[in-house]
Amino acid sequence: MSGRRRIPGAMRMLSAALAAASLVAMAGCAAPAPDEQAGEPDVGIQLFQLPWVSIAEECEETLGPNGFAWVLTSPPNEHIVRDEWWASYQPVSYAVESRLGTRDEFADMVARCDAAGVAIIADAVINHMTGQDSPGVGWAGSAYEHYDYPGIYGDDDFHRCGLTPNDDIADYTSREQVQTCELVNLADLDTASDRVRGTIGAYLDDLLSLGVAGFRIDAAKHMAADDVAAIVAELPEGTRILSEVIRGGGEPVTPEEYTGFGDVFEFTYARDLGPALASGIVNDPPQGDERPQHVPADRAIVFVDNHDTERGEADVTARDGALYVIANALMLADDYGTPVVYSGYAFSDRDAGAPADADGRVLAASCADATGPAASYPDGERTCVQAWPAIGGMLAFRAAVGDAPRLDGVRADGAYGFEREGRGVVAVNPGGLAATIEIPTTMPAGEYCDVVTGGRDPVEGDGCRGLAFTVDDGVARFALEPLAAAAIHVGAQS
Ligand code: LM2
Ligand code: CA
Repeated sequence: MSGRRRIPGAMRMLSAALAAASLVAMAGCAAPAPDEQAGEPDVGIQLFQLPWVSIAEECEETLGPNGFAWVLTSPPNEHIVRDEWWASYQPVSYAVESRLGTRDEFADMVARCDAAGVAIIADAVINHMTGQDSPGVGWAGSAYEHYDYPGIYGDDDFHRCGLTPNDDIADYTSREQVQTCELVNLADLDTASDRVRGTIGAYLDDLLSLGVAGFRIDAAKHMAADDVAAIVAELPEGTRILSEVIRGGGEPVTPEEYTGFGDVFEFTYARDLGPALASGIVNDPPQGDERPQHVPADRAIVFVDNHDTERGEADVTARDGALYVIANALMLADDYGTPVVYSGYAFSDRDAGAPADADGRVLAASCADATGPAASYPDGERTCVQAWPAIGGMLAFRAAVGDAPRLDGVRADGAYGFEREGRGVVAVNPGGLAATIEIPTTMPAGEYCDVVTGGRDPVEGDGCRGLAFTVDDGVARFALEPLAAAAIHVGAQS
């Protein structure tokens, strides 16, 4: 079946910048030649509740230039009509018509992003339909009832688990409940049935015909892995599958069951990283595939937070500003998994939808001129994480280090850092006091531009826009302010 696939991307300004850096390097310093540069990194960005017209613009203005390979969108299908963001997670039909845009807008987005070298991964809500007990009419005008979606699904197409009084999942230690009862009253599709599988498959095929590269499988844990595998097996070879399987202690359904046909979101990664940063103590992870409670590195999608965890369990979110930059820097510098950066909007009510017009259409928003992190974001304002200079810098770092091994970390003064052998060094200071840390490295001696604070100046060509740090005598030395991250790589000497 479809193994893990690198989404093809176009040449970017990033590569141009790296090539330019190398040209300068050839004139005197010991940086690698362009052909030694690793390719574009496989890094995604979740653009939560952002309309298709805006994602198209982001691809051109921020994502392509910063080197993102793909976007994870919110669900594109017809949904219930409500103001909360989670209306998107209650499908009424598989018409590609939603408060985020029309079918034509979706298709146009895919084409424009493709042209910018950015692939689209759509969030596929296929475990369930609505959780509404009374009849209603969906966003695109389709009438529905809880267990009746005319022309799509009828009563026979749903599980009624009969294991709990209201058919809701009550006990996560029961595999049968988790997979055949209802997740918060959401009508649970009988994904074991060929008819249901065929209907879901036709929806996914339709999105593929519009050019998407793959899917996030929403609530995958709530479908038997065999059911998801059977649906995926009918899709074209190379379709990218990212299964959302929230790892739960003591639960029988594990992410590992879903690695046979695609990647899975590894929640343990964020659960380790967040508290470590919040407490100011970062340690080396056990190396490579030996990390306990982690799927193998080549199957893992890693993240600092997502739309659910920023409203729940996440210890570090965009609200934390500098600490969030540190978290993302460590994730993007790491050699474990495929990272997906998260970009949403500020809220104080966890249910609050993105700013919308009077009809409920989510308003367009642009991050083209954004920087960040800001000290605070008023409710509804987009965080624009994809445009933060530090994030773009860390994508360049990831491109430059390629698959160079991650070496043992160093801790000093409350700071922590590690080398990607011979290619780059990252250092972070999650504490409240300035810190100095020295990290052994085989990088050539010289002065390097810190990519977190701006990297090499593309106009001047021989200077840094932000800080610079030196490598001397086999040691990279970082003097760090409180709550700072820094990263240097062989493609950005000053
Ligand atoms: C997911 N992954 O497995 C999504 O990432 C998550 O955001 C979804 O929950 C969930 N699974 C279902 O797709 C969200 C939201 C819930 C919301 C549901 C359905 O976090 O709060 O539930 O979407 O819209 C809401 C109400 C809940 C109610 C339910 C059904 O909060 O109280 O249950 O709708 O009407 C009676
Ligand atoms: Ca289910």
